[in-house]
Amino acid sequence: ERSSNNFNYGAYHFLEAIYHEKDSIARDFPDLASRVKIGHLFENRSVYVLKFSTGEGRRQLTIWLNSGIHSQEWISQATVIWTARKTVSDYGKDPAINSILEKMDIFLLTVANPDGYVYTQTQNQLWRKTRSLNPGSSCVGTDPNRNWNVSFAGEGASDNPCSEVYHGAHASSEVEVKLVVDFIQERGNFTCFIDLHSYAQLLTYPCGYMVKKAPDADELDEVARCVAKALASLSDTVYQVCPTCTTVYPASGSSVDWAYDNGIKYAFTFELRDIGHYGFFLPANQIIPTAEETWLGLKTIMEHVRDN
Ligand code: ING
Ligand code: ZN
Repeated sequence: ERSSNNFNYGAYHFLEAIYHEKDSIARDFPDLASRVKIGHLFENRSVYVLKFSTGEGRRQLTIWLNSGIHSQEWISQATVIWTARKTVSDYGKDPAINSILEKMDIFLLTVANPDGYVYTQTQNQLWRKTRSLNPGSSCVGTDPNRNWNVSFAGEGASDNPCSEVYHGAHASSEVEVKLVVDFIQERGNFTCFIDLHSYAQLLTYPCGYMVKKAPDADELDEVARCVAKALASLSDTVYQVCPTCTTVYPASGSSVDWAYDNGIKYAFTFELRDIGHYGFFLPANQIIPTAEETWLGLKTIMEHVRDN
């Protein structure tokens, strides 16, 4: 058996290497981590989530951690596989993780847009969308963060298949989106949904599709400020905190707005490092520092969810 120690967390990897590491984590920690297949894709790749769960049966709370929905945001996929390893290696050592897992099951999707990710590794590093074909157009792909069934085809999305923010033929037309929607709805009981993007060093919460205050905006804002503080405690990385649409731009059909609209109150988007110096070409030597600080932020969210 290959030891998982071969995986270099300070490097970007091909899809197969990330999947292999995910399998190793599940194999090395069978009492804590397991692989759950949620379906397969247009290019026939399978989608697995890692599930972290302790004890018998399911916990009262459930969290979904999503990453790599936009394939060119490599720091997202790299951060979340590091996070998976961190979770298994700190379990039993860090009382915060133990108490979180006493109340919460964690589902972690390392590469939410695998076809896109393979394309960024082999053809065009800046590819953002899925790789599905668009009938009647030579342009490929849909923006998987405009494809969710919430204010679908509204502001900040395009009906042009050649656009980087093309919303797709209909809500959940992308199998990458549909699989997650079906899984979350079938299982139910999710209380927290976090999507990792890059770049901008922002922490945002709903809603994103219009300048409307979410009913829980005050609480989410308070949590987000604690998160930004915890994150900055490691190496002074400054994050801005805001509702999505006032900070970024209005964007309809996003994962976090869908989650929030479907009763998942703690819905956050991280825009990881940096603020544009390297942008999507963030050097690999920033992966571990980014993952480490983000971990402090994620733990802060999970502790809040645990206690509320
Ligand atoms: N940014 C996000 C995008 O999908 C966003 C911003 C977050 C919009 C949450 C809506 C909701 O455009 C990047 N970098 O992809
Ligand atoms: Zn993104």
